[in-house]
Amino acid sequence: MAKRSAKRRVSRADRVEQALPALSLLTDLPSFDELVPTKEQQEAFDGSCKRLEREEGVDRCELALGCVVRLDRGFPAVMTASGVTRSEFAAQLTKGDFSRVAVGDWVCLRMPEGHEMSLIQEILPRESDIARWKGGARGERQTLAANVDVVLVVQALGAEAISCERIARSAVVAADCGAHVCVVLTKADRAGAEVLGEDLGLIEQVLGSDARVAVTAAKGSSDEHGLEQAARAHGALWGNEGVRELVPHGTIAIMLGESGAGKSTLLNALLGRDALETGAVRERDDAGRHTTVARRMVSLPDAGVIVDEPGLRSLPMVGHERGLAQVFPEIADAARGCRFRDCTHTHEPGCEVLERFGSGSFTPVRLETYLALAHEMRESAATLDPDVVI
Ligand SMILES: Nc1nc2c(ncn2[C@@H]2O[C@H](COP(=O)(O)OP(=O)(O)OP(=O)(O)O)[C@@H](O)[C@H]2O)c(=O)[nH]1
Ligand SMILES: [Mg+2]
Ligand SMILES: [Zn+2]
Repeated sequence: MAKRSAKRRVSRADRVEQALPALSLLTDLPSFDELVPTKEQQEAFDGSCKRLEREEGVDRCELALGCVVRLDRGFPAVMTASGVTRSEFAAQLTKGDFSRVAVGDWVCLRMPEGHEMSLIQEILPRESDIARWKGGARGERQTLAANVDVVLVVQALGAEAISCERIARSAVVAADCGAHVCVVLTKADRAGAEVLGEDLGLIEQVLGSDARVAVTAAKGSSDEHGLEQAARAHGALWGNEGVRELVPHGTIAIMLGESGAGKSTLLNALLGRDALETGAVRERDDAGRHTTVARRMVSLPDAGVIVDEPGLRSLPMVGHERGLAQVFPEIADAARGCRFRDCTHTHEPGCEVLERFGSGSFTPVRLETYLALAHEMRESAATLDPDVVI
């Protein structure tokens, strides 16, 4: 017994902290000025300070407003007016519950004198969040990032046609979370001008002609000029400049895409150097190996801020009815005119959706995509525990 207690006990937190990158190595973070809290968040911070002063006797000088700019193994790095600090949760915020804070969250931070780590006293109300459902029947909602303005749906091009359903799925989740949706098609060098033109045509059909799309190619192609022309002919933006246009200065965006889609490669190209780790894809199925593990904000020269995330394994359709109606407004509008409330728009009499489709109001691929996502949402609503559906 005595022998055991003599051994120095190293807590999990200590071990994890030792494995984290040193603060001095955290590069390309946005400056505090690039991160602007809403009026409500600023007021919530002021309220938080007053309460901590009054109820816990905390010295106001120790408190600061901060934004979570990076999560390494769940440990937040927070940017304040006086620089970046590594933080942990104050005791009342259930220590160790790392899943509660997301990149982009504004927090009330306490920086006690002489302490290396700052303490997150409170997570301030989010203006919006990008969240997905994960897990099975008793799933949980996972916040990918908070307070972002734009979602970049990143999809790799290839010799075969892109998956419209996957793009529409991300667009629905993003719209449901109140973000603007843009599409970034990477690896145009693998597609060729003809396939690129067809893919852009499909996206236009599924997301409408207003959808903003940028096309990039990180690797050189003998037909670069042809690719650019094909992109522009379909109203898409081209190259790094195009992506910068989607994320102008003052905007915070997040990239959603599968592992191997080329998210980190694109960020490196925008930064002009290899700041982020990238990984090869499997030849068999083009799948990535989940190279990115940290969630981090990257400040782009001459543009806004982009959050790099690990690739998503799944993006299930759970409770995103509002998002679906935003991405497919005219179909959702028609569905309100169907005779049966639970119409599946496949065979029912009095189906207004099929009626309008018959008269050419929407394209087959748009209807098909809508039906696939609506079907999945109905199924998940029927199987999920009603207590966890929000
Ligand atoms: N041919 C070609 N390959 C690319 C392009 N962009 C990325 N790749 C390759 O695709 C692979 C995956 O790229 P990453 O940037 O690591 O992908 P990621 O989306 O960040 O993946 P995770 O971090 O795992 O989510 C790497 O081998 C890249 O070299 C491109 O434009 N053209
Ligand atoms: Mg990556
Ligand atoms: Zn119907």
